Amino acid sequence: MQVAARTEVGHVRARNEDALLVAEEDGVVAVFDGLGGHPSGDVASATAAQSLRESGLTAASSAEDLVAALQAAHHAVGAAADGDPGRVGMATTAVVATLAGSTARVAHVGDSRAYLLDVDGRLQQVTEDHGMGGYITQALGLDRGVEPDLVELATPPQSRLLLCSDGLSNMVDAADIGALLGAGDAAVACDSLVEAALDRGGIDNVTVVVVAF
Ligand SMILES: [Mn+2]
Repeated sequence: MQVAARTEVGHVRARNEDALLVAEEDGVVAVFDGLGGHPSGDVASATAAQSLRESGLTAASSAEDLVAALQAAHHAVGAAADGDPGRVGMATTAVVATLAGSTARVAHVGDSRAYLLDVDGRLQQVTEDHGMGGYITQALGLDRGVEPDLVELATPPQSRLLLCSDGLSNMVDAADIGALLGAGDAAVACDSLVEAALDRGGIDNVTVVVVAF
């Protein structure tokens, strides 16, 4: 298994409010996107990433443990905002994968996505966005709470998993994502995807994690 990851501020935004987690030894990868229009999006995404890192989550964890780790991250973001006027309402998307040999579990809230490129080169969007047109209905830290979606995937040798923020999926269409995800090794694919988002304008922060099985 090869893992490559990269995050870029892009050409327009002043700050990078995305965050990523690559804990290859634990078999855990994740992407977070602090919500625009809310204060301290960068703090929200970093807080969620740190909470996941410290959660004890591994490739051997159960589906329940994965959802519980996201719930814990939700509470961590809320606690980090508590009593701080500059952080009230801060929130972040999350897409998290645990990688156990030929299967992976993916849990998410918000509009950060997972895609699977199967051994025949077919791209499948694994996650369904919570919200559309920039309005997010679920995010870690939002008062209404979160109900993460969970899927289990077959990840045989030669398949590839992509986690990304909407700075990729809004800039690069699915056909191009599939072609770039499949070309070269994981590091090449990761760089090609990020560069494609930047070449097409880079109007948002862009974050990409590629896992080649
Ligand atoms: Mn974004």
